[in-house]
Parts: sequence; C-alpha cells; structure tokens
Amino acid sequence: MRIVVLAGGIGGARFLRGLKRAAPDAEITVVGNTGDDIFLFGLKVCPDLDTVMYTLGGGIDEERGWGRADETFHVKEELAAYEVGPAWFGLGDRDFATHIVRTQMMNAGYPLSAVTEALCHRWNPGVRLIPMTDDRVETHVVITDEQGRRAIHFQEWWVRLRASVPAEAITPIGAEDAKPAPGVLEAIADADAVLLPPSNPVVSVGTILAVPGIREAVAARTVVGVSPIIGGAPVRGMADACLAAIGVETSARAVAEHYGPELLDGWLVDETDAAVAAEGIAGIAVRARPLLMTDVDAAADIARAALDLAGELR
Ligand code: GDP
Ligand code: FO1
Ligand code: CA
Repeated sequence: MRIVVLAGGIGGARFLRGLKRAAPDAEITVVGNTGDDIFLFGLKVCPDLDTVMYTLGGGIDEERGWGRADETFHVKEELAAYEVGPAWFGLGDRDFATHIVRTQMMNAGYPLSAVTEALCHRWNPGVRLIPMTDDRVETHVVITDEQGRRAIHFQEWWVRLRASVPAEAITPIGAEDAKPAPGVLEAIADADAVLLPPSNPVVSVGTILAVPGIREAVAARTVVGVSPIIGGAPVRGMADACLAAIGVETSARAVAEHYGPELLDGWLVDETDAAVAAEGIAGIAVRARPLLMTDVDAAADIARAALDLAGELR
C-alpha cells in the first residue's frame, strides 16, 4: 500500500511514528512543510523537516518535541556573549550540525529535496521525506505592535511572541510561485490514501496545500484527516491563534469545513467531539474516537482508524 502524509512538525511526526507501526509494510511518503524555515546565523533551518526526521529516526527530544535529545546550548550561549542574535530561537549544539550540513550542501548547489534525502541517510526515518518544494517559501505574519503594522517571520511570532499579538494575516511568502519538489505530485498520484495528520491546519497543512498543484493532486485521491482540535482547543501549541487569523473557528467541525468536501473524504474527531460525528458534515464521513497521541501505541491506533476509514471510502 502507498500512503502520502502532508506533515508539519510535532503533530505530523507523532502521527507518522504511529502510522509506521500500524502499517509496517506500507510505502510512506511524507510531504513536509517548509514554510516554517528560517535563515539564522547564515544557516538554513527547517524545523518541521527536522522534527519529522529526528522523531522517526530516534533523535528527538521527546519532552520538547523539537530539537535533539541530550542537547547542550554552548554555541547559543557564546553567540549571546557576542550579543549576536536572535536570542529567542534555541538552536542546540547537536542541532547546529544538521543546519551546517544542510547549508553547506545547498551552497554547493544541491536542492533542499536532495539535501533532505542525504540527511535522512543518517537518520533512517523509514519513510520517504520530501519537502513540499525546493523553492524558498517563508510564512510571515502581519501584526500591529508599538512599532506599527508590519510583517514578521512566523518563527518570531510563534517563538518570541508566543502568538500573543493577534495575527492580522498569515502568508506563505513565495508559495504561489513555488513548484512542488520532485516526486511530490507523483507520490500523491500513486497514493492509495492521502492522510492529513493532526498538524496545524493553517501553517502546516495549509502551507503545503498553497503550493500550486498540490491541492488539486490531493483532492483527486482518497483523503482522510485527523483533527488537531479537541473540544474546541488545540492539543498543544497556538493553532487557535492561526485559525482566528483566517476566520475559522477553533473546532473540529470548522477545521473540516475549512478543508471542505472537495479535499476531504473522511475526518476523525475525538470522542469529546462525538456530536460532530452524530450530526455529520455534508460530503465528509466523520468518525469519533480517542485522538490523544499519548504514546506510540495510541498514535498507531489513530493511524489504523484513519487507514480503515480510507479503505471504506476508496
Ligand atoms: P508543529 O509544526 O510542531 O506545530 O506541528 P504540527 O503542525 O505537525 O502539529 C501541531 C498540531 O498538533 C497542534 O495544532 C496540536 O493541536 C496537534 N496535536 C499535538 N498533539 C496531538 C495529539 O495528541 N492529538 C491530536 N489530535 N492533535 C495533536
Ligand atoms: N520552538 C520554540 O518554542 N522555541 C525554540 O527555541 C525553538 C527552537 C527550535 C530549534 C530547531 C527546531 O527544529 C525547532 C525549534 N522550535 C522551537 C520549534 C519550532 O520552530 C516550532 O514549534 C514550529 O516551527 C512551529 O510549528
Ligand atoms: Ca511547524
């Protein structure tokens, strides 16, 4: 069986760890979000690709959910001593090596997709991890603060401001001129099912779908999504602040309606939101079940339910 997953960081990575256990013989292609990418200290940092790679490769810091296990921050401290910022983004010493290798390869002319493949040789994630595009796409957020109305990088809004200043707009700069990376459209066209993990609907899945060609290719397949919203709130992070920026209510129903029946065939909601399944959503098959990925087994059960629903709808 061939499965494609459109993944952000933590929610995507944890779902994928479950999916690998639920479908050990499946050929899994992950189309990763690169809208969170940022250049820091001259280095190309790809938080969502790295979160997937480290999580599936056994190198993730389980507690934080991002960055390397057994991490130290000496380089960060030395940079701060030179008063060279930004100080608000925590790049660890082990993690730095990934960004150095990536940047060196990109400076030598390799596209991000080739670099990601090379980095995965070390981590053996057990999936084919492809960035959504090789072109530069960076999500920016329009805010108004004491400095006036301006656009800042998504990471500054998310990490420095903790989304405490309302987003007036969230825009994946460069997406409309980006091309899907080699292999992305082919993998989607060949997929028996496309799964949307419980990733952020705006800045993870929404950004991937903003690359021209990807939404249409996905919509043509059997698509099942897992709600990142349980009982009217994100399980983790500030997805509610992202949804507010695009005028979508923070609820399992509203997120499914935002994706719409043209894209989604099936939608898993948590048992807390069983009423959504009981009432139904026009054009989308909704099922309620526990959706907390408390451990890999729980994530595997969710992945199995998504595959079962896709099988029913195919
Ligand atoms: P990020 O890039 O690191 O922010 O990660 P993703 O975009 O892949 O996923 C973030 C989303 O995962 C958040 O909106 C959370 O609500 C959701 N999430 C995290 N843990 C769980 C979980 O155990 N169950 C469900 N259903 N959603 C989760
Ligand atoms: N998230 C934070 O909240 N604070 C950090 O200092 C931070 C550093 C960081 C470094 C590497 C990396 O791959 C991810 C990192 N993240 C950090 C997580 C990440 O940037 C965000 O959670 C996501 O991009 C939001 O989707
Ligand atoms: Ca992300």
